Amino acid sequence: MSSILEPGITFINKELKGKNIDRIDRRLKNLKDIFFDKTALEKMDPETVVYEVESYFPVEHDIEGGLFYGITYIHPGTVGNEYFMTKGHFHKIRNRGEFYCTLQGEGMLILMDENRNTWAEKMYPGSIHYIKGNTAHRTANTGNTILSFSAFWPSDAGHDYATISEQGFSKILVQRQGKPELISR
Ligand code: PAN
Ligand code: ZN
Repeated sequence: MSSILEPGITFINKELKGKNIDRIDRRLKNLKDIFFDKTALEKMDPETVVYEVESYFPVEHDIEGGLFYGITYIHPGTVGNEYFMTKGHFHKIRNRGEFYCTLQGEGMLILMDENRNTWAEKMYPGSIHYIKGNTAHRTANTGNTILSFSAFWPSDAGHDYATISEQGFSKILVQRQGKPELISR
């Protein structure tokens, strides 16, 4: 996996170089709640890495006025016919928005408002997505290569994962005849 957050490669602000970088991975064992086909999930290796995130936190969490930056890398794959995807979340402070910019690969950004209306936007290299406040967001890799995108969000936004892990999105993104289709659950 190539990283554009490696210290020394891209940071212009020398005093921040290599600091406050957090790297995480999410494996199937961490994502049991989100995939629809539990039978398919049980047959897969729980250690399979679904996605990785490198985030850059130049200020403290939950402090108003700063910005955070992260790059997400989603591996190609499916659980049953559902594409590998992120957990998805609302921001804890609901009205905080975010930008996503696709770097490589193909995918879909799945969005859901607080009335549970769900829709999706196609992601391709160079596509820029403004995620309005009060909108849950999740990304899925619909291609055969890594999907990567950068994200920029306010430092006080926070993440509410519980609502999605308990209630899910109202639609799921599945592969049908080789193509992505957003269907009601
Ligand atoms: C992104 C996401 C990242 C991973 O940086 O946090 O893509 O997705 P989950 O957080 O849903 O696991 C973002 O939206 N930050 O706010
Ligand atoms: Zn977010």
